[in-house]
Amino acid sequence: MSQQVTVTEHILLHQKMVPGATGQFTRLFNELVLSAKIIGRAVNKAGLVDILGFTGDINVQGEEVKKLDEYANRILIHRLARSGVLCAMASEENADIIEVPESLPRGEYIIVFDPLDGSSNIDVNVNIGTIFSIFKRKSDPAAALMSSDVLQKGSEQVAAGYVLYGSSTMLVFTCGDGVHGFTLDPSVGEFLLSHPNIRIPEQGKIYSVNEGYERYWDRHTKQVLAYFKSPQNALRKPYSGRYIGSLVADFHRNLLYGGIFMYPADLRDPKKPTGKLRLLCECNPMSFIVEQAGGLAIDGLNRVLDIEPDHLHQRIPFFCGSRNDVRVVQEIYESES
Ligand code: AHM
Ligand code: MG
Repeated sequence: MSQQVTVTEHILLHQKMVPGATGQFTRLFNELVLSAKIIGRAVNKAGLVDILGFTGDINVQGEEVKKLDEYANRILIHRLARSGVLCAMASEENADIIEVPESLPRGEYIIVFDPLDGSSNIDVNVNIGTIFSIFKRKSDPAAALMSSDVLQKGSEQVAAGYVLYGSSTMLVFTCGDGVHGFTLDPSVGEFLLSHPNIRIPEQGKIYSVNEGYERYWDRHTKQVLAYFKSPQNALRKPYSGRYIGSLVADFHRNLLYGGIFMYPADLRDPKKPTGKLRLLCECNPMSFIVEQAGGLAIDGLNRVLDIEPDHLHQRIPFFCGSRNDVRVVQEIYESES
């Protein structure tokens, strides 16, 4: 432990390099780290749900016992609002932008998060995660916040990351200078640097997609899948298929082993003709991380980080991972369009 770098030390060192840094980002990050520990503790107890309850029932004190995803959302909003450095937040769980009340100190940062992604996996003890994306407001801090402050392109992100609640709890993030992974040592309650400067292999061997929906995909995506399964592809053998159905877990595996994650457009459901995953709280942060690790992220044709968002809960088709694999997808889309 004495030799290990904690996440707080790492952020402090990083912030020293940033000209004009005021310590605001460090404060925000500290609150995120604490929230991750609190949520991680609750996730670890999720198997005791029938005993401890996370059910929406009323407990013995007459309080409503929150479901785990609502609990995670509440923890993040409560803690981050008190960081003193945010002017607004947006959550996958809330329809609208959450402005920090005027009664609290405010700052120039904005955070967008998915408090507990993949929460349908909780009951079967499968990995889930928290995803976050951090921006700075663009409008005059003395004036009213504008929706364009929150609806910024992914390329404007200051930092992005995720917490993976798995066999260990891990925090993986980028501040634009590479991707670093920290593992929670529960005995001391600290995230320790375990994966410095993560690089995604240029060529993957894994594709991750919900193949059950293939009949509802456009012809480009069907062609992409055929490529990954063909013995005539770059590997000269079919890729392995791996799909947990929990974005953070699927992404994390591909980041370390190489591979491509895909959630294409689904043409069957008129509610999600452009895919399921949300640009602001899911695709943008993952795209920033994957690019910083040497990979790519596109919506089929365009770089995800260049997409101008038009609303808070916008969904896009999403292809991200190893550079060579994502290039194949883009080439197929370009040749067919
Ligand atoms: P959620 O935000 O409602 O949890 O949904 C997002 C999840 C991702 O974690 C995962 O990649 C995807 O939904 C799985 O969807 P599907 O079951 O359609 O394959
Ligand atoms: Mg989600």
